[in-house]
Amino acid sequence: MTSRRNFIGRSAGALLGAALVSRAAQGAVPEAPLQTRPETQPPLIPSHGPAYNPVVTLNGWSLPWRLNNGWKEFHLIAEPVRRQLAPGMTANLWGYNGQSPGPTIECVEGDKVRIFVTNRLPEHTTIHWHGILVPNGMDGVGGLNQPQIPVGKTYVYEFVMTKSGTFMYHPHADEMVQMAMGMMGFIVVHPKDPKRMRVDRDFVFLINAYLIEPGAYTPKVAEMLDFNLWSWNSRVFPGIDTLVVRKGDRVRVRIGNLTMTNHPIHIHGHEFEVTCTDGGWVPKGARWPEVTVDVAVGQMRAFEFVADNPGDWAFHCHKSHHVMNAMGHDVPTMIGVDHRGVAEKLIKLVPDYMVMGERGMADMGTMEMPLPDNTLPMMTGAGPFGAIEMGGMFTVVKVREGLARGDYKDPGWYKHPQGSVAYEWTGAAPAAQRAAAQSVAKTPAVPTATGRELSARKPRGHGGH
Ligand SMILES: [Cu+2]
Repeated sequence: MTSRRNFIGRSAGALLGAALVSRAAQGAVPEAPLQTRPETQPPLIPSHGPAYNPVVTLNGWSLPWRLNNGWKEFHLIAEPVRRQLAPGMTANLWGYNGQSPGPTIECVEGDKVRIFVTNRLPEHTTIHWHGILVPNGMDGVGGLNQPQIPVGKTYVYEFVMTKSGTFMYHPHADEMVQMAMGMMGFIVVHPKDPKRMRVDRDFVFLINAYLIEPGAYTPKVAEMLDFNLWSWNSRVFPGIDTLVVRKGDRVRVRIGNLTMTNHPIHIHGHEFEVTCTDGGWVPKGARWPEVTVDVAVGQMRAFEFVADNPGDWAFHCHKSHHVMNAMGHDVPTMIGVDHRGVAEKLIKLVPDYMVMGERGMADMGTMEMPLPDNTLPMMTGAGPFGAIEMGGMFTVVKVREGLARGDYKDPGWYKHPQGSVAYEWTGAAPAAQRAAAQSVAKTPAVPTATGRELSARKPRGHGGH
């Protein structure tokens, strides 16, 4: 299947290239920066107003803006995009400014914002500002609060960000199709006082899901529940970047759920408190410790923890079929059935034949199965001790000592202190066994998608007009 339109001439990686010049030439409409790279982009350091700590959008970016007579002006372009879900699989989605999800919009409590929305989709659209208290006519429900934005037209939304917090944007037009195609984005409104609710690292992502048949490139949009790719910011493991944090940092993770089911999001090695929802900040007396937070459909949750435990900590949805990539649902359970060797032979003859092994499905993490084009293995990923056997909504929080503030470079795999790794019982003295076990973890670190320098990026287009 080919892409729908608009891709030609906009090569991957053209963040701030020549394409902007022609876009900027649209009269008084602000330029619409474009990002097509799937790697997490550096935070957008504020160059105006309070010195807030900018967020890091997992496998995404923040949208630069311009100041115009006291208004912060943003320009979103709703359009078909191509998104790599993980190396080996690309999807034809709909999104904003080159990506699904669209860029994160960051601003400050009290800001007057003017958001231009240009529709380059093949059908009409609108944008609803989820959780933000706007005048009724700015709420973006097509037909109810405004006319639909026709194909090729630009509409303008204007409102004041009256409160700080965690919000999102998405269409309220042909919703089932447009959200199933990936149209959504994050909004963070920072407190006017940058010391209020301050954290050292602040990560954001949206939970989304797709149904893409093996070998296909475009999601099926008429699905209600039975999705087969469970993603964070339209990425699946091993394509989701790691969250790199410095030991001792106070870390916030903000999550919004725009799928059709709930997701119990679980972190290892730490306890957290939910400090913000899409309704606002949670008072201290109303918080309690957790290690899993269920993010229901249409909800947002932000949790905070102190990263006091060094290591590589799993961070994932706790629904076990959400940490897998596309799988057949009609796989018979063969646990306990002795069919040694049969499955592997059949798989080689009939490429899409799949049978659960008699010892479970773990073998699939390493089995060489021929896959249709543009299809990811169900369970995959290589760790320092072997196959990780995951997919979907899974990544790793890497807590390390001595990182610089704002250093998000992947530090490689954790080096365990001597004697701190689970070991095989051999009957020898435990101390000797622990020491022997240590030598197992010698596999060199596999660089992940975050193995790059993330340096501070200044907003573009800032300055009066
Ligand atoms: Cu889930």
